[in-house]
Parts: sequence; C-alpha cells; structure tokens
Amino acid sequence: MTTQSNENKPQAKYRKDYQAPSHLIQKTELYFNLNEEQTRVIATSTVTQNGESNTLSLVGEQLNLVKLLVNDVEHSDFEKKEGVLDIFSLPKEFTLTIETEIDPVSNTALEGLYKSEGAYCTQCEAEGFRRITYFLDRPDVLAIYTTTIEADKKAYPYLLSNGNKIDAGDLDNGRHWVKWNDPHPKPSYLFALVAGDFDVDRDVFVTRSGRKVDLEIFVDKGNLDRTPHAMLSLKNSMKWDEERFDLEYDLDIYMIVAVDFFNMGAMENKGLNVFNSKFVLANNNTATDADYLDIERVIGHEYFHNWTGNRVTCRDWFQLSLKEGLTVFRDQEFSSDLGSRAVNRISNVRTMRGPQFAEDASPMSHPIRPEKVIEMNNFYTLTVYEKGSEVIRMMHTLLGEARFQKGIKLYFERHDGTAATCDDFVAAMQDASGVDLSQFSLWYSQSGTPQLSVTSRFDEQSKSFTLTVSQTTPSTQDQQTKRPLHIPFDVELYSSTGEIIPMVINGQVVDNVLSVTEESQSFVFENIDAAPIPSLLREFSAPVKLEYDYSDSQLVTLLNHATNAFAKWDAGQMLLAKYIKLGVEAYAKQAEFALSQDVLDAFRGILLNPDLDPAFISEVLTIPSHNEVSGWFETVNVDAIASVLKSMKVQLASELEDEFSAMYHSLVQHNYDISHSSIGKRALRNLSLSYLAYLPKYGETVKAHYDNANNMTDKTAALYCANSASLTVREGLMEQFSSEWSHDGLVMDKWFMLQGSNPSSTALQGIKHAMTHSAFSLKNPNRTRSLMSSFFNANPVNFHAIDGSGYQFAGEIIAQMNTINPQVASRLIDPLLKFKRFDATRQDLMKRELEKLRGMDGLAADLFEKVTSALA
Ligand code: B3K
Ligand code: ZN
Repeated sequence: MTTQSNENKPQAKYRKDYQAPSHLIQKTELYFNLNEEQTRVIATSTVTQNGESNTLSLVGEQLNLVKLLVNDVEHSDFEKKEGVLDIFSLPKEFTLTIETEIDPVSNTALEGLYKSEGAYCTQCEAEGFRRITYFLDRPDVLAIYTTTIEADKKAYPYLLSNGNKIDAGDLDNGRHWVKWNDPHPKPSYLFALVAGDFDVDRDVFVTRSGRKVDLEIFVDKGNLDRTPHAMLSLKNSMKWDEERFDLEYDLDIYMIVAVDFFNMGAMENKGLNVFNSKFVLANNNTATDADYLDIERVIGHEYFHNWTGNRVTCRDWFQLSLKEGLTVFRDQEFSSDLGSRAVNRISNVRTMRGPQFAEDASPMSHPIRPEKVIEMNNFYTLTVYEKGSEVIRMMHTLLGEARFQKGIKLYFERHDGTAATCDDFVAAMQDASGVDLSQFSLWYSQSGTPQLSVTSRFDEQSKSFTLTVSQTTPSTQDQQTKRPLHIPFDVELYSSTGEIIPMVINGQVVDNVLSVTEESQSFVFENIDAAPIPSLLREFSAPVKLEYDYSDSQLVTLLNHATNAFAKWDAGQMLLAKYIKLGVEAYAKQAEFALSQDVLDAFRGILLNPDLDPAFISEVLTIPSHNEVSGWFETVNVDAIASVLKSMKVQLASELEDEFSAMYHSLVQHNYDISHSSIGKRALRNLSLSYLAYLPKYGETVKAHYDNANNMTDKTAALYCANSASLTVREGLMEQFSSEWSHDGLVMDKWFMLQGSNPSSTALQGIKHAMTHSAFSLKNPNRTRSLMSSFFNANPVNFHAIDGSGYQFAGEIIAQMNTINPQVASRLIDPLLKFKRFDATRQDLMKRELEKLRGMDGLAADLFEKVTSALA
C-alpha cells in the first residue's frame, strides 16, 4: 500500500477512496527462469480495459525491467516512476508481455520470491507479487494463472506452483521445467512458487462426493518422521469443513511446503500452502503439546481459507477481516470441536484481554476494518484477526448455528468466485436469518474496547431483580467519538446456594443472551425470591471489559456452581483480579497483601475436584499475565505488578503445597501420547510443579523432572520452572538443553524464548550472549522472534528497567531489523509504541528510542507508519 510522495514519505491510502480497477486481467502466463542472483520472469497477460482510461498503471518494486511488449510488439510509450509503471495509448483489449529480472538471494525481507536455505519460495500477500513482476497487484483483479518454472534439475528436482501439473520436460544443460495451471481465477496475492529438493509425505483424501485428492507435504530432507501430525490435521480439517460447514475441497491436489525462513505462520496460496516449518514439523522429542495443537490449528486455518479467502476473496485490503476474522472463527470452532471447547475459549479470551485490548489502547488502534493504511503488512493484527473473529462469533451467538449456516450458504451463493466486502458478508447473514444487523455492523467501523458497567437492584416487594447495563467506548487515537454498539450479553442468574434461577421478563422466560443496544438499559427479571448472583458475559459473549461489584463470596459461589465452564473459570479470574488490584495498591503503600483463606480454600477445592477436566483445572489456577494486568491500570507500575504476581504464586504454592505435590506425583504418565486427556494431565502436573518451584526445596524435583522427561513438553516445563523461579539448577539445565539441540533451530527457539523471558537481573547479558549461539541469526524470523519478542513482551522487569538499558537494546535491534526485514522489525516495535502507559521517566526513555528510529536513513514504511503515529 506504500506509494512515495515528492518528499519520499510513505503515503496513506483510505478505504473511502476505493475505485474499481481501470483494467481487468483474464489470464496470466508466467515463465520463471530460476537463477540465484538473476532470475528472469516473463509475464504475459490478457488485459481488457474496464473504464474510460487507456492508460494502465502497474505497480512494481525492486524490479529490473528488461522488455515490454503489447500484442507482441515492443511498446515504448510508458513511464517508470518510483514503484509505478504507467503504460499509455493502449487498445481496449491486448496481450501485455513484461520481462523483468529479480534477485531472490539478497531478498532478506522474505516478500516476493526469495531463498529459504536451499529452496526458492514466494510470499505474495499482501503486496509481494509486485516484487516479481509489474502487475495490477490488488485483490479485486482475478486471473487464471499458468506457470512454467525452469531450474537446475539436480538442486531443484521439485518445481511447484498453484493448481494442477500439466506438463514437464528436461533441457540439455542439466535443467528442467514444469508447467502448472490453476483453473480457479485468483488475485495475485494467492500466487505461489516453490523450487527445491525435499522429502515428501504423500496421502489421499476422498471427499464426501467421492473425489480423490492427493495430499503432499514437502519438508527438508530427513524430516519425514516429523510430518504425520500435520498430515492427520489436514485430513481432519478437510473432513470437519465438510461436516460442519458443508464445504468440500475443489482441486485434485493439495500441497504444503515447510520452509525455515518465513515471516508469519503460513500462507493459504491456492493449492500450494507455504508454511513456517514451526507449524508443520513435530515428533515427541522435538514438539510440545502446545506445538501439536498449534499445528492442528494453523493447518486448519490455511485449509479453511480455501473457501473463506480464496473462493471468496477481499475486494480491497481494508476488507482483510472478511477472510481473516471469519477464518479464525472457523479454526477456533475446529479446535473446539476436536478438543476442549472450554480450554480453547479460555485461551482465545486471554489473547483478547491481554494483547488485543492493549492494541486497542495503543496509538495503532484501528477498527477490524481499518479506514487508513500506509503499510498493509502492519494490519495483520490481533484486532483484524482475533477481534474480527469475535465479531463473527457475536453474529453466531445472535443467529444461532442453524441460521448462521444459512447465512454462510447465502454468502457463497452470492459471492463465490468474486472479491467481496465485509458489508456483503453482514448482508448475507441478515438476509438469510431475518435478524436486523444494522446497528451491529458498527463493530466493523468503531475501534476501541467498549466498557460495560453493570449494577443491580433486588426489590423484595415486587420480587424483581433489575440489571442496569451502561456501555461506553473510550476514545482512541484514531477515533474520538463513539456510538453505542449492539452487544450480545449472555447472562445467567444463581441463588446464593448455587441453583439456577429461571429468567423471566414481562411474564416470558427469556433466552440467556440479552441484546444491549443503548447507552444505558435496564432488564427487570420477575419472580425472584431473594437477591440472586448474576453470572455475566458468559462465554465472553462480546469483546468488552466488564465491571460489576461482586463480593468474594459471590465469586466463590460462581466458581463452585456455574454450569458454564467458561463462567466458572472467569469467576476465578475475577476473584484473582480483585486481589491483584488490592496487592498493587498495597505495594504503593509498602503494605502487606494476602489472599483470604476463603479464596485459597476455593482454589484448593477446584484443584481437588475429581469431576473437573485437569486441563480446565490448570486454566483456573493460571493467574492473569503481567500484560493482561497492565491493561487494568491507567499508568502501569511494572515492578508492583511483577511483585504482586510473584507473591501470589508463592502464596498459592505454600498454602496448597501438599495438594500440588500430590497432584505432581499422581499424574505421572509413563507413555507419551497427545490425546486430550493426556495433554490435560500433563498440563496440570506441570502447572503443579511450576507452583512448587517457588518453594526452595523443590529445585531438585525440577531437575529430576527434566532428567526423567520422555517428551519435549515435560523438558520445557522443567526449564520454564527453573527460569521463572530463578532456581540455581537453571544454568545447568539450560546448558544441557543447548548442547543437545544446538543443531536444530526450531527446538532451540524454546531455549531462546527462555533466555528472552529470564526474570533475573542478568537477563540482558544472557540475551546478548545467546545472539552469538551458532543456532541464532537475525535473518531468521523464528529465531529473532523467540529471543527478542520474548524479551520485549514477556520480560517486563528487565525490558522496562529504569536505567533504559532494555529500551536501548530494543532500539538497536529494531534498527538492524529495519534493514534486514522490515516486517519483523515492525512487529517487534509494538511494546515501545505504548510509552504513554508508563511513568514519566520511562516515557522519556522509550520516546528517545522512537525518535532515534524516526530520524534513521532508509526507515521502511512499516516502521515509519508506527513511529509517526506513536509520536504524533
Ligand atoms: N494470510 C496469511 C497472512 C499474510 C500476512 C502478510 N504479511 C496467513 C493467514 O492469515 O492465514
Ligand atoms: Zn488467515
């Protein structure tokens, strides 16, 4: 989305300025002659004029233009400016041939065509195709692609692109070629090419209608023992999408290639997904339970894009949430249907309440459908993805599954094969269901986190209970005034002994989901004998902050009796939140703080409850993160929060020592498997150990846990315990791990992450030392993220050190990354943007780093956009 102005400052684009393309492209024939530094690309497109103008403006970056033909004749009536090629005096219909030269080897930005170790691969979303050839690189131009790839046969035996292989041949100079055709018209961002030497895991999936689909997973040589889980996840995804969404795969082949150098998780290119190897490769020695679940989720996500993203794509990039919010919703439902719905919901809600709420409160706040963009890659955000999914989920809540699926059907009937908008999606949902979504659609254009303040009144005489709900959305940097939203508010009422009380309004039993649409609104429940305890915002039925003045005992009742697992967990979190807030206040007064005996007993009860799923218990006993807690305060007191969270853990550990120890010993499993029940038991066992680690005498238990572990989950759990409780066994265990795994970058990422999040005061030294490790490279996004992101985001005390050393280090790394890989740099900078949340000293120190970056020569559009908006 970057265009350069006279002063060479990146310029913004606005959603309101959308215009249909001046030309359409029906067919594009691509020819690639792959060579390390000089790769030739010939693109021949069939173009027709789509408006008044006979000038065609194509975009291109980092390209060397070699030749331009119109209807096979050299055409010289064109002008080349920064990033744009204007071609004049064109007929209404023509073939356009453009020959360019590109340099994949020096492409460390990993956008367009680049080399990942020995293989060539591409990444074109959002605007990478313009680094391959001059093109109408926008998602509303859909063409049929035929791609021929030529390369050295020995080094690159596999030459892959989208669709079906239609021809191949050998050349006499040791080179060979393969030709692919993708019958489905697609935008350029879904184009992909891969060339390399791989091991291939092959399987077959038979669709519901009986079509046979070849499944192929390409991995680096020697990695075939790490593909079975990805393959199983792919087959599960295909089956699930048929059963739950009535959607079947549409090509005869589905390929996945795993590469080590990749900016994000994976990419849904039609028929040829390219994956970060982190989301493909797994076996018991190398992967944790969390890795297995992540692989299942990401494989599902990319597969589900085949319909929500590829068959129906986005009209323009402002509509990104059309495909991403919906596809995240689909992958969340997939994970929930296959595993534990409660645990999945809890984990998604933690992401919303922590990092997404923080993004809403930051200078980069934006609605799920942004209005203004400088660098599109900056908008692959938690807001567009996760809040986008919450918005889809709210529609699902308002419509119910059956009407929601009717809406999905209508959406495909109307828009299959086209580029659509978020409004199109909402219209299909509304038309299919008859539910009025006009006020609801404000969720697409309003940014920020709404706040729901709820008060209640019980009237003994009329036996009525009134809930008064007020909503406000605080202004955000991008948007001053806010309007009331349509908020689905899921509520249940309990008696003081924990029985459910029927909800009756105006003589009618009502549904649990109330519609809050006004600034302030009251709901009067009838036939209530005694003041009830309301269970509010069950299932996190809307992405909002909730305020209600619960007493401890009311929350304990909900923790013990709420029938909805999420509500039960949330009652526990609210209880902890009350005490964390008290603790932070006490810290300021240098006073003591302690959990009450009732609260401790309530958590003990949960820990010992044999009817609860161990995975769920371990969620109840996991206290909110430093990041989430920071969001509760106007000004973040880093040290106070860290100290309170730690003392809360120590207190729980000492009070529940016997129970944790009993859990730890009773949950031993001798064999490793990844059934949900085994994963849950391991989670609770490792959680118990993580508490015990705060009591000095358990250092040796942690070491023994590491030594006896027969799987990566337990090994890293031991390291995590040693790291977060700063045990003396830490150094030795870390060394043992590094000498065992230094050859394997993916596994070493776990170690880099622990170095980054080391709470000890020597952490920064350790991080600098880790950068000299043979497995580390700033050019590899996984390594950089593991070490740096964990320091910037999960090491509050050291990153925010009052001498500014953490910020200064961050500034230096971000400056280096700006040159190597602007997308990675731009993700790293987020915590610095939030300087306004901190005290004056820290604000100054953080701002100083941002100002240095702003003054840098060659600042990429990615950082330019964020730094200027933070300093505005
Ligand atoms: N669609 C891609 C993300 C592309 C990011 C470009 N910077 C992966 C996904 O959401 O499935
Ligand atoms: Zn996606």
